[in-house]
Amino acid sequence: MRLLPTTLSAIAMATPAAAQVRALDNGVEVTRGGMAVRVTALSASVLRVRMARDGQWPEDASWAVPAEVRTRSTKVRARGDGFDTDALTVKVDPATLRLTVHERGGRLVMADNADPVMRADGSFELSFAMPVGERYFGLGDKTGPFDRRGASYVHWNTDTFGYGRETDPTYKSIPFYVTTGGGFGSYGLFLDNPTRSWFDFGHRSDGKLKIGAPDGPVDYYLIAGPMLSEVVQRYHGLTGTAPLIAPWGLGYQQSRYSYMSDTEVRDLAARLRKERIPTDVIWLDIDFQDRNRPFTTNPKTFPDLPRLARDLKSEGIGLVAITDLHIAHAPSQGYAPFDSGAAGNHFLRTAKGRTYVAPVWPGDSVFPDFTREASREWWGGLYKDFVRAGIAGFWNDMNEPAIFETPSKTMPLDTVHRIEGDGFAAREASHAEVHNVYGMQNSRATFEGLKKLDPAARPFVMTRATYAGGQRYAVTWTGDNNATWEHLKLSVQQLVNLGLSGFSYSAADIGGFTGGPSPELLTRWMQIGAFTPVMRVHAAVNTPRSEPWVDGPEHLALRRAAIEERYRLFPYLYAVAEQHARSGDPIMRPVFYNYASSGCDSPMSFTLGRDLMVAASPKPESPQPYDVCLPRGGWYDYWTGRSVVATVGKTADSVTETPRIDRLPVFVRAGAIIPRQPLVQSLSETPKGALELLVYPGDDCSGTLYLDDGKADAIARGAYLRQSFRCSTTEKGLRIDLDARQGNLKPWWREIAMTVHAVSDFGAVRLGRRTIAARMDESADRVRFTLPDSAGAATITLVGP
Ligand code: NBV
Repeated sequence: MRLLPTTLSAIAMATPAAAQVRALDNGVEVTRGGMAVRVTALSASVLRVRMARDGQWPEDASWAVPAEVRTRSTKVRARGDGFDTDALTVKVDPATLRLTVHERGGRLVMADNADPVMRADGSFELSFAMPVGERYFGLGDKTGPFDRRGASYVHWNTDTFGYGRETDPTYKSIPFYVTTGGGFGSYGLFLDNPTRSWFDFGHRSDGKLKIGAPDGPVDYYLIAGPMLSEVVQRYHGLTGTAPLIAPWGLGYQQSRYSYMSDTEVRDLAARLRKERIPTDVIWLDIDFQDRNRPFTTNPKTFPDLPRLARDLKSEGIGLVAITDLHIAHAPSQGYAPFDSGAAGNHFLRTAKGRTYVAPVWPGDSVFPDFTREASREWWGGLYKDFVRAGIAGFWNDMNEPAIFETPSKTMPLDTVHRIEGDGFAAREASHAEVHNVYGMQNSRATFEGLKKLDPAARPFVMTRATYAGGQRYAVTWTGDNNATWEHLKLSVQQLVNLGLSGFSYSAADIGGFTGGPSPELLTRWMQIGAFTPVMRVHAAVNTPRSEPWVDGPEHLALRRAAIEERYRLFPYLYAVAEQHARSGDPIMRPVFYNYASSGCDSPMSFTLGRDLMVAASPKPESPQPYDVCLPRGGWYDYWTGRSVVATVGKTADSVTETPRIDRLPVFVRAGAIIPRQPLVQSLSETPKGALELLVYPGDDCSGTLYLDDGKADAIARGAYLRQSFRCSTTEKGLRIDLDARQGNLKPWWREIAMTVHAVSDFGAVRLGRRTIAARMDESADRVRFTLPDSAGAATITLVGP
């Protein structure tokens, strides 16, 4: 018998069955006909919603949410057809199974606006209300509009070389969106279903937000704010935070497909040093390998990789090497990854039970079974020689997985995987079921392998494809973009949305992968890129070179200055990176992340942490002046240190910028205390001189410093240093407090050089009771002075004349 795709709810209506409402300790379960909805509260603000069809609950398993998190629960108070948590009132209508969530005793957070549909073919569709004014972000680095309203998306990891704004699906699947501007504030929804799901933000039906999937569980999490930052932090609570990046991962990274030989890499390193371009990483793309075979080195062009790695390390430059997942199908050729993989039965099989072989870079290739623990372990072990050779980090590309010579660009959907662990019953699964987690599990295998091989190091893995929660294993980048102004714009939006979706350690190929950037485009992209989380210049084979010097001395000077500024700002950047690893707050944030009421929403403005705001032109290719939206509270110009005289508007202030290639508008929040360090050429170098603290007086005046030894578990071992700073205006003048330091890391500085901005006149600077020498810089309205470093608390006062 063929089942018609009637909905189960329709079937239930035809044979009316009384609904049953069952109160649970941590939620409610409503059964009607063959369908059941269970809503449980993991905490006061996080709900998990699951549905059963034909009385069958889906397997309680997940690649994204660890078991101990999935099963968290909080006691609720039953209430009619639903329950109350401390924050929310939840109702499931027994007649329709529609869910409504309110803030307790207050505004609507989210509501179904149609009955959930579960079809006999296994697909389902849910429909939510889209209040006027509510806006939608997240979904990783998906293209389309910045605010997803009006757009629709499919989650299906796809190699999309040279993609454009209209291309979808692309490399990653992060079925998570966050809202802003709803009556309640912000909420988030994460559909934990890795099949080919889709999200439609009112594209096909105006005012209806629909999500669905062809198969797999109805298993989603509703995360209430009301603040956007609360939603994002709670999403990290579910799917995990990224481990803190090694400091060098925040340095300048020079890449190209490919630097072709040992000599070329050495020349490049020498030139970077000669031109005084601070640099921490050079990337080795596929051509360093022997016949494109992962885990090999071309013996002619890279005769001694360990030596190259050692020599570069002495220059403060690390190597990141590509290790694609496709293993060359090379039986009896002495190619160890194939031989050991075949011996261990680690490769995927076709539906007919043969090893699945398909063409990718090495020619005929085989594919590891990454959803299987034993195969992940075997894969992780393949890194042994490269780790021993001193390779600093690794790159997992092509892991959608990409397959050549097939219109689907990937493997047949009936390719057989084996699943083990993560709550799943050990079983075989089709590629259709696990396609979207394949890249994530590839990067997981890499990360876990590296951790085992060198427990003291923080693995640096960059993955192209991933799924929600993949931030626990790898940083990511936005794939093969283009050298156009449009792509510069797109990249800012992608990085911001990635940051809202768990992936804050992320990069876009600066300069664009395909094509070749104009000198102005490359300069502007480097200037903006210097304020993005991971800064990597990368370009495709057969494109013009894009190293900083390729467009002559003027552009070189501007590009160098941008990179230098990033290095000076490292103490600030690293403190923000550490905050991200701890709380999930993104590094690169939309302006409305911390300034919701400002209404500032230019997709080309973003903040780095809370205190620095980069405001590039919304039309970066145009010389037209543009208005920068500045949240209330006051801002300083980062470059001059002067307070910005802004025009007062309704919800925010504004200032007009006229584009100039030698200026990227960057502003500092009034109330920020920004730590900086003397310029170094590599983050492995010990800075010489004083730690700088730049004080920008204003409300809520504070700042933080975080440094560590760059190794794993630095905090647990006490090998870190954390210090908070505050300032306030008192009757006597300005008071600056340095809190006592935490952690045992010995600082590299002996002195702190302080600059206090927006001071027109002062009488004396006191450290405790002692007066210390200070210099007024009248032309810039600032005072500078130097203090001896001290681990204890200290108070400085700037008293009036
Ligand atoms: O390994 C070569 C490239 C790489 O440079 C790029 O960054 C990846 O996105 N890779 C894709 C494979 C082929 C690209 C045409």
